Amino acid sequence: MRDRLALGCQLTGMVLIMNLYKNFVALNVDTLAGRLKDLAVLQDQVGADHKAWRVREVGDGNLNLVFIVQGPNGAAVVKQALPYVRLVGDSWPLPLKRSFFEYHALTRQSKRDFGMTPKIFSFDEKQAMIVMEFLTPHIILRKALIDGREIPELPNKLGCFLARTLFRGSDLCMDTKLRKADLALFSDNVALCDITESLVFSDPYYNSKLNRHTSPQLDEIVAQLRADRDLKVAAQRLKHIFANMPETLIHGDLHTGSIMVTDHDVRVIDPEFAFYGPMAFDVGMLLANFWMSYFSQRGHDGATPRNSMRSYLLKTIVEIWDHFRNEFSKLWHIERTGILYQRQLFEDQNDALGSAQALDQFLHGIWVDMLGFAGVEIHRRILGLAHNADFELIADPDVRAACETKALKLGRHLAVNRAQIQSMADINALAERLEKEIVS
Ligand code: SR1
Ligand code: MG
Repeated sequence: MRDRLALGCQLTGMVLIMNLYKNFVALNVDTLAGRLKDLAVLQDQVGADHKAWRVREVGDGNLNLVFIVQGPNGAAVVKQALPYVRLVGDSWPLPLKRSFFEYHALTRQSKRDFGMTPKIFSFDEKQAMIVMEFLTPHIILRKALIDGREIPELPNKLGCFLARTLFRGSDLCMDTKLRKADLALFSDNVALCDITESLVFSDPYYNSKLNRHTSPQLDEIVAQLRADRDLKVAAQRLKHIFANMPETLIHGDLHTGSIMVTDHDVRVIDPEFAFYGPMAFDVGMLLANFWMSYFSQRGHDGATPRNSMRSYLLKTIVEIWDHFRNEFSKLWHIERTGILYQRQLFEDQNDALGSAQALDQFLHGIWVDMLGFAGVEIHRRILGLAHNADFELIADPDVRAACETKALKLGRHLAVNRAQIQSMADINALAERLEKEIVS
């Protein structure tokens, strides 16, 4: 009986979703202006005469369409989800509802750390389409790092973004009724969680069909990692935490391709993977991408080796973590208004030491899990389906494999030994030793 009821509810849900998206049609460069010509916000940004609009499709991510619309008044971005994974094709269907989660995550992140996300002009749920600010002259952070550009603002902006969004979306701060309602809202982002659960935590560690790696150069280390029992257990423990720790609203895909920069500005984009998960996931994924950038620099060395870029990247990792800790601690003291670690138990009883002890313990938990998440993120970008340009753009497969091997070793250390790792200085010292190793 209960099974039939559950099936009934599931079918009703599917019918509602099919109805919601029944008029969905993907945009293209030829149809966009005609279809969106009456959208007031777009007219405001771009110009009233849609015949003067120029439209380019620039999506280089794995999932969506991204258009830049330019006209006499200025420009805007139109982002539309597709009902499948763009990277793979229509053999891998993916719910359009991810656009709804992206929109709701952006509105929350913008309140929690104002100015760090693009401005949103409109959201059309039925067309899974968000119209947002065209960020210029911003470029994707990953590209800036591949080009060897040092961006001074990163540590402060990213450390604070992590602390503010993660703290303010949790039961440390939010009204718990609102948080639980939000938890329910985002709990339907199942398909995107499933991508992470498979692609990050499982596929890299067995011979999954979707995997690929630089072969034959990496074959030996890949076989070793897939036979590494401690590593597999660590990855599954991390998956357990990811799937079962709805601590706060996380971005869910916070890599250097989800950040846009100029020399003076930093913006976080693309939170379609948002859901209530562990704080440490966003922190770990972000830092992992800086470590990967570090190991990839050798493949982008020009006539002058990129020593200063390498030092900059390690310093940036240390500083992001420091800014995150400092900002999180500040919020702990002034915005701890939620149901967790209430002031009544500590400060109000003159027990500031108790509050400090709880904060230390909380941050230590994030530290340990963050290192593990960083380790598996590194592995999946080298062994799984979704690689990153930092390594992919290294044309010589021997050089690429050497860079990747070093990153894989650091990833293994982070995932397996995370509870014993004492400091960023220790990790970066290991990274420097690995970087200098000759890989044959
Ligand atoms: C099938 S999607 C592959 C990857 O692209 C996204 O950016 C996420 O990182 C995801 O894991
Ligand atoms: Mg993305």
